[in-house]
Amino acid sequence: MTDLIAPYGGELKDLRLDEKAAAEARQEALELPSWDLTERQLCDLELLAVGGFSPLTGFLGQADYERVVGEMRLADGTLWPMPITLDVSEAFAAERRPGDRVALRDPEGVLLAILSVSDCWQPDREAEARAVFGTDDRGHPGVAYLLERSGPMYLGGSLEVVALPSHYDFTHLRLTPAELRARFQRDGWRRIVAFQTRNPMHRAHVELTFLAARQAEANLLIHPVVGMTKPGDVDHYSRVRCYEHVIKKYPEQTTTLSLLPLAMRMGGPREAVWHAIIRRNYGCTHLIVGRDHAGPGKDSRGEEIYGPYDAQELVTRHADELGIEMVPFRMMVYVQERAGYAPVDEVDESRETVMNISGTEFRRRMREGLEIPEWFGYPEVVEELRRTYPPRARQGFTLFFTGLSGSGKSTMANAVMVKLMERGGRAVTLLDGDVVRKHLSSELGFSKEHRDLNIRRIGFVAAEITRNGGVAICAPIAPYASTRRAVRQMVEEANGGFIEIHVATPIEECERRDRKGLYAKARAGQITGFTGIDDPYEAPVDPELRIDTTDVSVEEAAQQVLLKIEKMGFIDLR
Ligand code: PPS
Repeated sequence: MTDLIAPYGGELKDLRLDEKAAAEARQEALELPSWDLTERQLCDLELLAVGGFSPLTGFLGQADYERVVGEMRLADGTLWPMPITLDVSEAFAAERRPGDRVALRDPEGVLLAILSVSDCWQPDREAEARAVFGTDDRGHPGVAYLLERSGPMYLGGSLEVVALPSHYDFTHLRLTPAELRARFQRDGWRRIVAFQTRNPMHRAHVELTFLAARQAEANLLIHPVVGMTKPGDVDHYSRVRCYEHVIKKYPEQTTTLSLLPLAMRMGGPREAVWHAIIRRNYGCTHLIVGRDHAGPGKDSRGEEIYGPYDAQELVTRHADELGIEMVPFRMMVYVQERAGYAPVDEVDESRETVMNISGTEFRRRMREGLEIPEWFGYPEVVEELRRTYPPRARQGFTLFFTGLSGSGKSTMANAVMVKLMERGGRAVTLLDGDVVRKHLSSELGFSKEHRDLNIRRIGFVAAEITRNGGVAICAPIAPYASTRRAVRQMVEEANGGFIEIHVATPIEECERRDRKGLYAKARAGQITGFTGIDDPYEAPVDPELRIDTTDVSVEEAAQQVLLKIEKMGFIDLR
């Protein structure tokens, strides 16, 4: 382990062991208990290892943690706004004592580091949420992660890093703090303004960064986060392809692009202070802090969690200690008469026409394949995003039929499949209840647990089909609302549509049909736990479509489904 003193940004911690020490650590780790790092812990470990989180030398111990949560300071008084903690399960923590050494591994089991445990404690996570994020509302993604996903116990201690988490994407753009500092020095850059982003960049961002660089008389570092950002954000692969287009818009030799493997917490003001310290470590002299920096959006009551300029205020309050200057920015808007961008507070809206496209409006236009004006986005960037988010007519989707046995799910699903195949142009897969039970779930029975597992497997396959632009048609009973909700979420996260069709044929009619003779057997007690007889069916409250097949022909029912999909924009019948 070495401490580098670099000309930019002060002392830089480097927690990586040299080759010999790393070999010894690998040997030692064979005998140590192992903890498999979560996605977020992997990001934190990487930034700790390379000094992005200097002066930290490991996961926070209890004294540091408590002061960071309460006062934004480490126990020795150094400004540090964000608790960087190793959260683990109760069972794992129960076996750990101060002085223990723990092997930290990636999800494949590769050894990344050894933690020397200094503390093991149970944090009050609700209190942490209120202090760090200013709220315990689970609509805040940082709070939701802390209260619903992170482990209940924390381990603190110093790290000896054997290997960095491996990345195979955009490796030429992943510069460490030492590498970026060296590059700045090589190129004679003495003032560097960093731009933090988790979104694709459009013209407004480029104009803003131009102005900021000019104002600070500095070169520019585009430093997007590629670790974890807000759930629902554009994936980093698409974004980096966009940044590679955007970087060409800047005058040569003035601007560079590097990726930051940070796991954001969406912590607004505190996060802005943290971002400033991180950018100082990466050798920057300035950081742009714009409107609603690292903002989490609205809480579960629909209210803004932070004020739009709270982040700027908190950074200003700590300006003396940060070792990096803030370049504050108001929102940039397009001014029609000037045919250019300006900060909103420099425009007189009574005389000039201000134009802007909100994120929501931009997504709507993308979804519906509508035009994006050139004053808003660069055509290359829009094109790149259209590849990731094709208009609905080219997106994959899942048709999820749910209903009692004998309600007509499979018949309708088959008819719709054939109609879609007849039209052509889309790969269609039928995941019928019986077929799935034969090929995917042959070992499962009909307990709640088994039914849920069966449906989740269907959801997983349907989401993959949807992600790849195909059509998945599912037709299980799927009697539980919460499981159907989980499937909807999986599919929607795969950038596609989810259309729930409740086949609402009443049980009397299903039993009258009794094609497989199962109702008779259930009545006779030869089958138990039969849906609708002695097992529950929770009818969907708000499905996209509800059809009772008692008096409707198969053709008519299939037609209703096709019209619904067309109305939603997923197919074009004309
Ligand atoms: S579930 O609840 O969604 O997992 O059920 P699914 O995979 O769709 O399987 C339903 C088919 O299995 C037959 N079957 C039963 N259904 C309900 N309850 C019990 N106990 C049961 N035992 C066997 C039945 O033929 C169902 O087929 P469909 O096509 O729905 O008639």
